[in-house]
Amino acid sequence: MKTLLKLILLLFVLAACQHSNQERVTEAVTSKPNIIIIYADDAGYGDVGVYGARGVETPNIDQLAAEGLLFTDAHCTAATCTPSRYSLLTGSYAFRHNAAILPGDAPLLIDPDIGTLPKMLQKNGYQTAVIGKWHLGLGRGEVNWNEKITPGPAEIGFDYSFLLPATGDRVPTVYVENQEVVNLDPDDPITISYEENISDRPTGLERPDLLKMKADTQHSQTIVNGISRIGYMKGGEEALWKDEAFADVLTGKVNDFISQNTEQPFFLYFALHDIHVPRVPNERFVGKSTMGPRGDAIAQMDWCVGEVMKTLAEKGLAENTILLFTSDNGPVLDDGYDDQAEELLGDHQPSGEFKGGKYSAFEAGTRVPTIIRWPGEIPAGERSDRLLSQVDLYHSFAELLGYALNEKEAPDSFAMWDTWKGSAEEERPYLVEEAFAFTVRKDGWKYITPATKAPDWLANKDIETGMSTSPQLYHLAEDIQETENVAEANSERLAKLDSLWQEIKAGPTRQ
Ligand code: NG6
Ligand code: CA
Repeated sequence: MKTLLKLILLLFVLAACQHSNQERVTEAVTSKPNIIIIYADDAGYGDVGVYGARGVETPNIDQLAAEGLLFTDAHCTAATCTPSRYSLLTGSYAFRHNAAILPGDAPLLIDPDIGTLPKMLQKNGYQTAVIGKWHLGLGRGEVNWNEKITPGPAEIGFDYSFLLPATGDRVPTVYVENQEVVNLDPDDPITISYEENISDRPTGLERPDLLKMKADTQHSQTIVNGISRIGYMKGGEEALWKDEAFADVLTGKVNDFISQNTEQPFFLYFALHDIHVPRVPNERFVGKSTMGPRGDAIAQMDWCVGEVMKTLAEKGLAENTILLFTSDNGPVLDDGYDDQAEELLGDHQPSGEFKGGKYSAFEAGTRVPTIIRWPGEIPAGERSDRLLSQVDLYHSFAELLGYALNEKEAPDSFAMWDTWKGSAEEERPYLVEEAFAFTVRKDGWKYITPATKAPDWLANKDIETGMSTSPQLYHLAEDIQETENVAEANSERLAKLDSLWQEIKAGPTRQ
């Protein structure tokens, strides 16, 4: 009898628990969704399995595509990192602010007084974090790496930050967590210079025998962890990162952040190091591809995406989280280190069917893998060929949240949420792509503005920059490979596109 009573009681308790769980889930789903942007570095259109990669598998990203919407014509705003990140976070074209690839000692590029995507989300009750590669400058110039480093992510809207300050190939080669270098020993202060060798560590030029990989001249300065970098760095021995640990360290921070924010909406900007140079994935991924370090880094990138998906599922957050995977610019093989990316490529096509890649005004400079998942809200396993730009994410998320932008916010960002979620056919009326030349795409045509000169370091590389001193016009609708410049035969169309470009350049484009 006693046992029966206990059993009945237990059943009651279980039923009550289930009820409250159900209530929680319904509540969570109807409240503001979490937003995660996983921003790969230099991952090209063809570098993901579901986009046609060969020689490497990306089961997690493929799974994301099976559960979400995959875009075939979505673009970052620039063919290099800093300008793309600037636009993503500010909803403004980077050329308005002369944003270009930054050295590791550059001051904060984003003016703390302007609107940013994370600030807008903070206003809407979100906890915000950036974890991973920053490359948007820190401090006000002449940063003292041994003190609190401000302004930085905190001043532009991130509650939490854990950064690789610039890039993996630039000093300082230390993590910065919430304004402070991690593991810094005050008795071993850090100095860096991009001008002169202030370091007592050897350089790549002096001691090539110490290197894991040979490097070009720009990447042959201070050696840290067997890899020569751009720039010189002294001190900070305890704080130095191990490149092989990036994926584990960053996903560890990501998992912590998600786990600490299960009860309120959060925005996470997870900026992967992969697959940027130097490519030194963890030993778990070495040999996972047939392409050497570049392919193995793709496998590691995929693992990072899988970790996020796993954590979301474990915490019961997958349903109420918008998860966007994309990249900051197109692919590059040789970007300064000899990691055999070219030799071992096989039949893999990093740019997919498109021309160009990182640094290029041709399509693959900015047309990047882009997948968005929001279970129940965004169709699963579908594709969209709509033209979209990352500069629109700011306004599109504002639209989703019913937040009206003020006059000065996100000056070039269009409200395209219905297209991002796959419920509308409307696309961007035109697209601006920024490389060392600019391009304007409209109605199936693409205009590449005349440009004078690529930087010297780029001119020496075998890269199709798409630059020419004459204007170029391609009929993309019929010539997706950008093979024939038809500018001369279509002077009227060219003139129209040029006047549109002049208008865009002159001022904010948001209606
Ligand atoms: C270039 C570097 C390249 C890479 C790039 C930035 C040289 C020769 N090349 O200047 O290796 O660091 O900057 O890449 O120095 S990005 O993805 O952050 O834009
Ligand atoms: Ca990049």
